[in-house]
Amino acid sequence: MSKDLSEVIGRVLPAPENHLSADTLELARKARRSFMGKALAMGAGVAASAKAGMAMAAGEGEDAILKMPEHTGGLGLPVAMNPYGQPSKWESNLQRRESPGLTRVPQASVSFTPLQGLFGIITPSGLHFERHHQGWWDIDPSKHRLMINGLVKRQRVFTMDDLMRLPSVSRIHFIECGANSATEWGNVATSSVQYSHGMLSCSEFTGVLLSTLLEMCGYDKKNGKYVLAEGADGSSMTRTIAIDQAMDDCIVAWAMNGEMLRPENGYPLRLVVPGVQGVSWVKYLRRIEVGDQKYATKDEAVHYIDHMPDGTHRQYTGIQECKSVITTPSGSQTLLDKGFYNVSGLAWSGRGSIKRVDVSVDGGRNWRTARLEGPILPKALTRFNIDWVWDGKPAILQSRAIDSTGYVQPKMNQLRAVRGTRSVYHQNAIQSWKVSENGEVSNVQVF
Ligand SMILES: Nc1nc2c(c(=O)[nH]1)N[C@H]1C(S)=C(S)[C@@H](COP(=O)(O)O)O[C@H]1N2
Ligand SMILES: [Mo]
Repeated sequence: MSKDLSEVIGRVLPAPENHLSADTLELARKARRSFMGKALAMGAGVAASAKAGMAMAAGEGEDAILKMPEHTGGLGLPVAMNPYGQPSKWESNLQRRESPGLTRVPQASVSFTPLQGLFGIITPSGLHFERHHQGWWDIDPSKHRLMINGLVKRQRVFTMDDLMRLPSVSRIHFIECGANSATEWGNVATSSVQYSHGMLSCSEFTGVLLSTLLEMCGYDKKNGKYVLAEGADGSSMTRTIAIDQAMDDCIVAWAMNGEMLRPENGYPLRLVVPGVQGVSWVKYLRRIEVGDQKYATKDEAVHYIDHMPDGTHRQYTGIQECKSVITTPSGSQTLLDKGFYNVSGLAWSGRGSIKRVDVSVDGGRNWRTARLEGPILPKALTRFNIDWVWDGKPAILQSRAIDSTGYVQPKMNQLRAVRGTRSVYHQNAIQSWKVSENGEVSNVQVF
């Protein structure tokens, strides 16, 4: 940045459901209106209005710094008042949320991760999205068992203690529901990135590699072509996984982000299938069977299939292709004034790591390469950032990711040319956010 940031800095007003209480939101809007009024009265251009903004901020700032607030003089709260720490009360609007009316019952539903309010690549466990087909359970780990059977020399039943004695790995991976961004197959149904892309989270998972367990049980290397993973909830969640994938990087995980899994996310045991759609990450994992053919269970023969333009149904398309999205500024947020913004977002690929992310502010006519923030890990979210000075004119923000295989995230019309419009799953097109003159950001489709 060659510009003096102090002269051009702008502020993003978070989406209403994001950070702020209704009161704070109304205050911020009022401040913005009076600021815009002042800037207008001065007949100001970009620099002048930015200066007016800074002058006002400096006035406020002096007061806040010179008048000693109560908390500089009093005694603070004692330790261990919250034996398990909680976010600040000021952040209480940052929540995972259900999209109203999406499903008939809340036991077979989704709550979305508020991507617009998160930083870096790790999703806090309490904000990890939830997808249940038949409700969730808080299963007693002392009663939980994992069976390995089928084409193995030694069938085995493991307790949690048995599993947790084995050599473990800890790896950071994204999980994305195959139906993430499904609404965008239609014509812009969702207001914010939480609902358009929020069936996406990224965590550090700890557990034993599935390959370790399969080797221990002496799986049939000649005839064992697939494994079946089965969950212990009422959804009869069963998924086929090819043996190569099972032997590669799948984890039978008990921990997420340094602690035991949360019940909503499969406590005490879940399968982690890096790069593959969420449905294969079977929660409450109770059984792995080795077989010689695909199992064609309900959740892979009938559900989770792609409706192709020629009327056929594509099955077993589990890998989540390269995708990205700008999380700030994004739908439902408001830019409070012109000036400098750090445009920030996430990119990921089920086939490897992120090589490059390009960002456009003019609906895809011109592209600039964004900065990738480390760590850049395979099959994990990667954070990108890019400098942008908003001139106050309408703009369309897009990001386009390229992965280590050279695959380039498609435009919506490119994706539709191959996939048609009847699909639900695997929508990975470039997402567009429109910034209007009044600073409001909304979801638009650009073809
Ligand atoms: N046992 C079981 N496993 C399950 C599911 C389920 O309903 N039951 N839902 C699947 C789907 S569709 C997804 S997207 C992921 C969601 O994982 P999360 O709830 O931890 O986000 O879990 C998968 N594993
Ligand atoms: Mo899913």
